[in-house]
Amino acid sequence: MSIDRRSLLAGAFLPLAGLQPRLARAAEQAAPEKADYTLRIATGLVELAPDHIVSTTLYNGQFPGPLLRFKEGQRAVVDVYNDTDVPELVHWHGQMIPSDVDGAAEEGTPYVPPHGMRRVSFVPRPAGFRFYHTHVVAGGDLNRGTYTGQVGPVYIEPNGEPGGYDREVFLTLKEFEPSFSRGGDMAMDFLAGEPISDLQAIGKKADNEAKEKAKGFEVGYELFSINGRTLGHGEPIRVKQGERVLFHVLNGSAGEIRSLALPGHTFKIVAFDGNPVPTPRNVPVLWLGTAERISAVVEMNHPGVWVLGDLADDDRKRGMGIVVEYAGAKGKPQWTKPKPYKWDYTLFGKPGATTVNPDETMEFVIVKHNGAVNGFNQWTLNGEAFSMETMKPMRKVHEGRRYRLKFRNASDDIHPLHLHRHSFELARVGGKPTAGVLKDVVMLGGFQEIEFDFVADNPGMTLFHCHQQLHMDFGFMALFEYA
Ligand SMILES: [Cu+2]
Repeated sequence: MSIDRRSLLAGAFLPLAGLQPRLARAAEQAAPEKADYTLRIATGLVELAPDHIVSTTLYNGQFPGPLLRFKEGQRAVVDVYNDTDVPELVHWHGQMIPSDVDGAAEEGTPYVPPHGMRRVSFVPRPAGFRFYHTHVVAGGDLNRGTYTGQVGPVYIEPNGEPGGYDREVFLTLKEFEPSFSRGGDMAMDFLAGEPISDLQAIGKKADNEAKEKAKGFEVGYELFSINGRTLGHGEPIRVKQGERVLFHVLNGSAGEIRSLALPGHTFKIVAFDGNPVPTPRNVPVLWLGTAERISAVVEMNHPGVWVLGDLADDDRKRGMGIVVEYAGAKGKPQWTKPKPYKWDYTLFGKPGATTVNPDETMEFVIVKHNGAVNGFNQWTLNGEAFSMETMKPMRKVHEGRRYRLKFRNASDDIHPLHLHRHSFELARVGGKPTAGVLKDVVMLGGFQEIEFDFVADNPGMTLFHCHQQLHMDFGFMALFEYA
């Protein structure tokens, strides 16, 4: 079904009453003719391997969704068609765009109605590696939200392209065939920093108060993939000796933490979440929380056929890897496990620098309530679980002010914290002060604290949440409202 601009303006196909002015405004901003890109949301098949074909919701019938390239500051128009029976939302993760196109219902973005369409128009910014994904609540439905295949990479080209590499390769890491389980086997001990005893005490108290002492559901997966193929079933990355390959790696998971290593090679990290780091460094392993991105250059100086894969043996054997093959090299792809490596964001900051003093600090204590909602864990920030019914903003912010958010994690889980429509600057991680690292998602370790700053420079409703779908759907969200 297609609808033209006039019918949009006339208010046809409105998903919900009361959203007409916003929808009309989005349509007015759009060029009347052809969109730069069209995304079609529909059920389709992903051939992860010849004997592993999965059915899920996709963008344009493919996984990952098409790589969308935008030019920084040059208005773009995207037509989103929803061929499914349920309302959908496309979130433009990591971009500083208005609330009505950002793609979060909590911020007031209208849904793309079932079997309808919505044209969105925005000025892409900032430059760098971003992505797009669905932003609907999944709750207990593993056929919805980021459990599906609705993920795709975005690259916003800067005005001047930085050099230092010969070729770019985009990698989207993603799990398929989710199911509920009790207890997980996620890596927990790789983050720098030590647990804080008073946070452990708060966590223990909450465990003791839990109505149901058993821990709530977790989500596990059958199949793992890079760029929609299990290890050994896609085209290898073919390289030449001496080539410098810039990898843009996206963790497109609904809730998993991922790692990557390439035996005999190091990664020179040049950007986190698309933002250049002040101190690029060589590391043996990449760690990415849900929705995090890393851009890293690998100098191909160790000929052979290698597995670029996840450190978790089980996940790698179920597909989380891709073969890197040097020209002229033959044989079975080789894997060797790297030595343990502590992941420390502060190594990439400005040496010896601290952040500017904020105008205001907001502190939040994160608590897990075991099995509190129908067998699911509930999450609270300062005692409050976000309500999808009231969608009440938690705090007011004033334009132009610099806010420090301090999160204290009284749970053993790692949380990939995400702020919409703004970047933030890391101020303190794992007890270490830092400056200059700009991100939009950051992992907070179990029983640890983190501090980061954002400047309220993009008026409009702004959503904060844990990027673990299971956590955000069960309370771990907050809205910031501009005064
Ligand atoms: Cu979380």
